[in-house]
Amino acid sequence: MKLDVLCIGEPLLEFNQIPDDVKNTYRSGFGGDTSNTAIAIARQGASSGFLSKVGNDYFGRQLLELWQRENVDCSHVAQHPEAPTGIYFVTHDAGGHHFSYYRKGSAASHLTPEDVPVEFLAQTRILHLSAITQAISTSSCETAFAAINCARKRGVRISYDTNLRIKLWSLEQAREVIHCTVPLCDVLFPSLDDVTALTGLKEPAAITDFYLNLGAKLVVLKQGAQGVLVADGKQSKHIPGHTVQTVDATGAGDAFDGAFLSEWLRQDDPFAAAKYANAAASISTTQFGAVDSIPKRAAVEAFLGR
Ligand code: KDG
Repeated sequence: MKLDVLCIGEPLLEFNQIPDDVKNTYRSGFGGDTSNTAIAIARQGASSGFLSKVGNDYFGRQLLELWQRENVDCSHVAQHPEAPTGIYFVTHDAGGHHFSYYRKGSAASHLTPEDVPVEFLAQTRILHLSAITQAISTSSCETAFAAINCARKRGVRISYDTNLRIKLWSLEQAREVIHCTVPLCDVLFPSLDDVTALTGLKEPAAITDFYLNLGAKLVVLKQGAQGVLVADGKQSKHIPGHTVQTVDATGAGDAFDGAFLSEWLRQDDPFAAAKYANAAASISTTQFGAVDSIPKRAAVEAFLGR
């Protein structure tokens, strides 16, 4: 049976600051945008897999256990003999959440095009990756393009999140690589903040037009609490967001991607998928951490009153 979605990227150990804690304590958990998405897909009941490298260390083993617990196929996650598993810290202030990375030379940054599992990928319905997958190293960027080319030749759809992280590369590099990737995408997940930084555009319809003209087949523009604008070149619809008690938006976009992809595969309707994904992402912001906060299908259905 075909795997629904194969995700490629870097998983990370997460330390998430507990706000207003006098001892400045951090909760440990896991993150890494495409790993978060793979878990979100599995929690909605679709099948997902992950392609990456972790360190041959305690945290690498913990991540492998996490994917096994979450029913994410990790048969294509290798343990690098020397390079460590990457780490990030999440701190919170009035401006929201902020990331600090300790990931240079990490195991995942050693991904190479030879790591792409051609036969496994051919048996997959969607390949999902992000600009973070491309930003962490030159060889990981080459791996991303090799996987995209391999997938396209075999009729596997491409899903791509612009996840712009200026701490990992320059804005110019990011713009060049992201805008070379967009024409290869079947579904593109930009966020309003990313696109404004990349293009200067602020008006949602102008942004979806820009990316449709660049060659993306379906654009799902994430606007946080304002919801999403979904455009496929024939129709364009704004799907409103939800007002919830947000405590931490870390990973909300990844939860959105995973929920969208699983629902899109189920219903073949991007507008219905966006409605479902909006709910999943909103729920995820009501708890701390990138992974612990990802809801399962039952919670999303209940939130939608179904
Ligand atoms: O979207 C949340 C991710 O950004 C977070 O889990 C860490 O992958 C991460 C990154 O590189 O920022």
